[in-house]
This record gives sequence, C-alpha cells and structure tokens, in this order.
Amino acid sequence: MNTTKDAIFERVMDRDPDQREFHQAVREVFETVRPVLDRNPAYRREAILERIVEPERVIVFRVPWADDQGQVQVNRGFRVEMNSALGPYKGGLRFHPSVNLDIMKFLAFEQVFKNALTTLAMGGGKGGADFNPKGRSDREVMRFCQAFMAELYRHIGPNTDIPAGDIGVGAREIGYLFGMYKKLANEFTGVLTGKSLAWGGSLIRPEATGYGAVYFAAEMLATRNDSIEGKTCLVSGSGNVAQYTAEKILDLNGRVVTLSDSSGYIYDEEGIDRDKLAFVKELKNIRRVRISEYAERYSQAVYREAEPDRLSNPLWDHPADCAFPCATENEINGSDAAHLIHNGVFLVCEGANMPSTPEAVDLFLDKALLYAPGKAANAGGVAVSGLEMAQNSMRLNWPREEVDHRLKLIMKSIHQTCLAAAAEYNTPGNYVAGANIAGFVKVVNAMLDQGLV
Ligand code: NDP
Ligand code: 2IT
Repeated sequence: MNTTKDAIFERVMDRDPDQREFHQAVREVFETVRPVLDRNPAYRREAILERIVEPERVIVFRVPWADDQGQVQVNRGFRVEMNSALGPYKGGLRFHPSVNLDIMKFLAFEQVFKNALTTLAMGGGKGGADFNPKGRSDREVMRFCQAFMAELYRHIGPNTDIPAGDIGVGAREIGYLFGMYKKLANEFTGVLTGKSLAWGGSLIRPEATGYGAVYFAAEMLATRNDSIEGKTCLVSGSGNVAQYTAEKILDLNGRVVTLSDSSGYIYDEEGIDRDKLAFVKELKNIRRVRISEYAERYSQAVYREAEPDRLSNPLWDHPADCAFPCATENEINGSDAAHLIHNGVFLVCEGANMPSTPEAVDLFLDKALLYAPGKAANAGGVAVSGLEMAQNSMRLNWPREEVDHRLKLIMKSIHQTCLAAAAEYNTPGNYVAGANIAGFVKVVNAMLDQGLV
C-alpha cells in the first residue's frame, strides 16, 4: 500500500483495534484500488477512503425475551447502515453466537461493493444478533424475532433499509420478523426480502445465491472453453447457499462429494445425488439436525468431526476440480489452499462471504486459479432480493423462468464487469481486483455526485 492508504488504514486499525475481520475486508479493497486512486486525484482530495470505511450509521440495541422456561434472556442486536450512495441500505441479518460489531462491519462493507456490482440500485448494510437459534423451539425463535423487530422496525422501511436472511435467518425467521414489522408499522410493504411466496416473496430467491454462484463458475469455465459437466466439486456448509449450490452443480451434470456443518463434514465418493440432497434438505430445513446423520443413512459416506484446533480442514483435502466454500468466513486458510491446489482444484468460487484468508487468496492468485471472490460470486442472492423489491413495488410476481433468466443475465454481467475492470487496470483475469475496482468506482462516483453527506 502507498503512504496515504497506509495512513488511512492505520487509522482504521487504531480506531477499532479488535475488528480483525473488518480490517481484513478493508485491507483487501484498499490494496486493489490503489491504481484507481492514482488515476483519479479527486478521490484522495475528497477523502473518499476515509469516508467509505465509516458506516453512515450503526444501531446497537438490547433484545430481551423470555425462553420456554420463562427465563429472561438478553441478546445484542445490530444494524450497520454502511453506505446509501446507490440506493437504500440492503443486506441480510445473521443470527449466530459469533455476531459482534466487527463481523457486522465486515459484512456490511463487503455488501456495499457486492450490491454495486448487481446492476441494481441498492446501498449496503448488514445486521443481526448474537442469538443462537440451535436447540431453540419455534416459539422461542418467534419471540426472539419479535423482540428483535420491536427495536429494528423504527430504523428500516421499504425505501430506507431492507433486511433479508443470512446465517441462521431463513424463511421461518423472515416470517416472524415480517409479522412483527407489519403489526408495529401498520403497513404491508416489501420491507424484508426472502419472504414466502404467498405474501410477497419472489420465486428463485431461496435458490438465488447458490444458483448464482454456479452460474458465475460456469462463466469462468467458459473463458477456458470448459463447463461444470463432469467436474468433481467440494462444497462446504449445508444451509441455504450450500444446498442450492449443490443442486445447480447437479443440474449442470457436475458431481458433489462433500457437505458440512459446524460439527463436521461428510465425504461421499459416490457423489451426493438428487435423492441424497433431498435428504440433506430434510435434515437441515425440517428436522434441523446434524449432517452426521447423512453418514448414518448412506454407509459409503465418511463423516469426520470438526477439530477446531487443527491447522487445516480435511474437507479441502480430497481430489477434486472445483471448490465452493458456502459456510462462513475464513474457512479456507493458507494450508487448506495449498491442499486444494495439490489435489488438482483449479476453480474456487465463493458462495460464502470472505471464506478465504488473505494467505489463501494470495495462493489462488499466484497459481492463476479461476478464483471468484464472494462479493462477485454470491451476489445472486441480493440481486434476486432486488428483483423481489421490484416485484413488490409493482404488486406483481414474475414466473420462475423469468426470475431465473434475469439472475443468469446479472451473473453474466457481473462476470463481464469484473473481467473488464481487471483488464483496464492491468490485472487480466484477476476477479478480486476486478470486483473491488468496479464496485468501488460505482459507489465513490455516486458519493462524489452527492456531496458531503
Ligand atoms: P445457513 O444458516 O443457511 O447455513 C450456514 C451453514 O454454514 C450451516 O451448514 C452452518 O452449520 C455452517 N456454518 C455457519 N457458521 C459456521 C462456522 N462458524 N463454522 C463452521 N460452519 C459454519 O446460512 P447461509 O447458507 O445463508 O450462509 C452461508 C454463507 O453464505 C455465509 O457466509 C453468508 O454470509 C453467505 N451468504 C448468504 C446469502 C444468502 O442469501 N443466504 C447471500 C450471500 C452470501 P451449522 O448448521 O452447524 O451452524
Ligand atoms: O450476504 C448477502 O448478500 C446476503 N446475506 C443476502 C442479502 C440480501 O439482502 O438478500
């Protein structure tokens, strides 16, 4: 980094020394946009970097609720309204015990550039709570969602800030959150996306992140006259993104051999076919149990318990062509990346947000893998959220084929935009530089147009 950016980055670190994931996300963007700043002196003059790292608003709030035993529980809720230069704040809600201001800020920062790439008019935000839905009854989840919305509702709105799902927040939670918003605001509006179809949701929204990631991978492969067909794929996670990533890989005649959850992972050398995937959906979406049950049902599959202290994750140490990390941040470290490359993986496409550590990213770029960062590859989810907002405004629903077609076009456009920006700034084929630069330029030009606000 050059001196101005060094100084600004140091200030970011000094201000919030404990926010390591936020620093990681900021550092990557700063490192790649240097040539853009060199070409456009106005960006430095107008203190664009100093402004873009500072959220427009951060809301932190108490969430008190009563569990099934009548015991009072207190969680912490967040909404980081990061940047509204391109449209109302837009981004998911995460319910997970690891949620804190650092995680929220990193996700909101990434969301700003991701949303800019979608071709739709959306600013960036993120929210959530350190609530752990695991082992909680439906009633407890409902009471928690109601308590969370009892505060959040005054800060959001269909033209202000439109939350959606993320880890731990799916159709069930969006339903409870929407119900409470509607009651408090006395308005039936498209204030959340990821709604059920019968009351304002969009077809393809549940599938969009995973399908979009695979469409993006297909675009990358097409640059080498190749396709997903016949490729062996490692997929991590077993939630929303992982399930629909696996489904689209199967649609395109690829093979999926792994899935995971926070307890461990399964490796099925024979491939996870449609019937087995249906079983995973039942495990995860209906029964809400552990992926280990897969290996109890399908005896050829191997289950391996997670070992948090291990230096590498054995999921990434199997022969394969492609890897789709779809669980969480920093799930691929430098030694995992080395294992992937050693095992023949030549494409890494991120369904999750920032799943690769900086060491892993450096290796992927060094070895010229087809490597798609999350803010490009997983943008299909928020893009179809944008399409859900459009349909809500029209009070119309598009058919499945139409939404899927638009999703494909958007992923194609993001892919093209990344390649064009990378080429323009002398890093051909580098999707990290391409995504950061293209997203950055769009956002900062809008910020300059709108003055000091
Ligand atoms: P889900 O809650 O549906 O699934 C998350 C999956 O990842 C589960 O299998 C979960 O296991 C596993 N997981 C979560 N945290 C950890 C952890 N700390 N260590 C190991 N495994 C973990 O979430 P999504 O599928 O929606 O989200 C997955 C990723 O995709 C996240 O990075 C999210 O930010 C990103 N994303 C999501 C989008 C969406 O539309 N939903 C859009 C774009 C990105 P367990 O069940 O044991 O917790
Ligand atoms: O990280 C993400 O892009 C999401 N969790 C989806 C956000 C959205 O508003 O649909």
